[in-house]
Amino acid sequence: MVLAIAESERVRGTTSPNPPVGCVVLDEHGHPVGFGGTQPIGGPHAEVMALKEAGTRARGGTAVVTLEPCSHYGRTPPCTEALQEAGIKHVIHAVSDPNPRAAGGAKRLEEAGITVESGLLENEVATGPLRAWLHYARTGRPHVTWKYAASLDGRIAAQDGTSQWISSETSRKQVHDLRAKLDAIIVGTNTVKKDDPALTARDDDGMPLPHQPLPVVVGMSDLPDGAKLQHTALHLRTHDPDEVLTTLAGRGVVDVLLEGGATVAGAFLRAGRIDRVLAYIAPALLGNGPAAVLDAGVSTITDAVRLTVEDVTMSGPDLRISAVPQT
Ligand code: AOF
Ligand code: ZN
Repeated sequence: MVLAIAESERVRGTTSPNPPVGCVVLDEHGHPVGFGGTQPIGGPHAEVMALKEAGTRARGGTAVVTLEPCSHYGRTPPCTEALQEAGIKHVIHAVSDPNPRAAGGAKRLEEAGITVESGLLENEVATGPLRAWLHYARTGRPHVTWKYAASLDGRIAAQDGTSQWISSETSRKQVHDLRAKLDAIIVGTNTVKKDDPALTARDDDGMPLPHQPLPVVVGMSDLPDGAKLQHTALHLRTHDPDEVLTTLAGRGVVDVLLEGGATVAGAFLRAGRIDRVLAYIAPALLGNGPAAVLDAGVSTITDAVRLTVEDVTMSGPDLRISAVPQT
């Protein structure tokens, strides 16, 4: 399953609105003989890719897959049939498919005499590669991660507005790798005016990574002439997070990164549309300067948006905190 998760990570960002699933086929002796990840929309599912590589070695073997194999004729035929035809005897999956159209694969396989085991590394998969898609399948809305970099005293720029670079090179590189695995990045018009971001995912040499997220700008005002995003971004003239998310869902966007600024972050927080907070906290103090979020709808301490910390790691000299709102 660890190998299947790696396969799903490899295709993350390229499969939406389908889930990035990973699959490893083991031969009858338990040796891995086929690896696969979901192909872009309309293409084969992970199981079909892994079975293709395994060929006849799949006979009598096991398929390990991050999501319950589908049992439906969608854009592609059911994976349950492909597994049966290949002579697979055991299926192990992490997460059950919540999509009513595709679900029921486990039952179908058992009826065909294949043993099925579910729940292996379920939590790792459900909070990792399939997190955004599971949220989207449940709510119909894209999953939103709000990412920001701030000083230890919670400021995203100095008093004079200078902000490059609060966080370390290690953290900035991590953000580029994250961007390359997402469907869309949202910023507000203010951020475009102040920072003129390109919102591309680039490697260490500044070269664009193969997969680029859709850049999205929200806000009423026009983008400045000559802004890097002027001709590349989808500009949504609204302040309503739900309008933004509905439009993006209609374009097949499942996994979104909200990168600022403080006003847009506040609007999404007030609307309860931030599903995860990813904070890079640099060990620096600024004393003055703007905060990461403005007007989150909190006026008294009992209104605080309380989060549960999922993970804390060091990113170079910075702290990287991943937290989810308490429900
Ligand atoms: C799998 N393996 O790799 C994926 C699955 O329209 P289709 O035919 O592409 O089917 C999409 C649905 O199939 C999707 O909503 C989800 O329930 C499941 N995705 N299933 O067995 C895969 N990506
Ligand atoms: Zn399938």
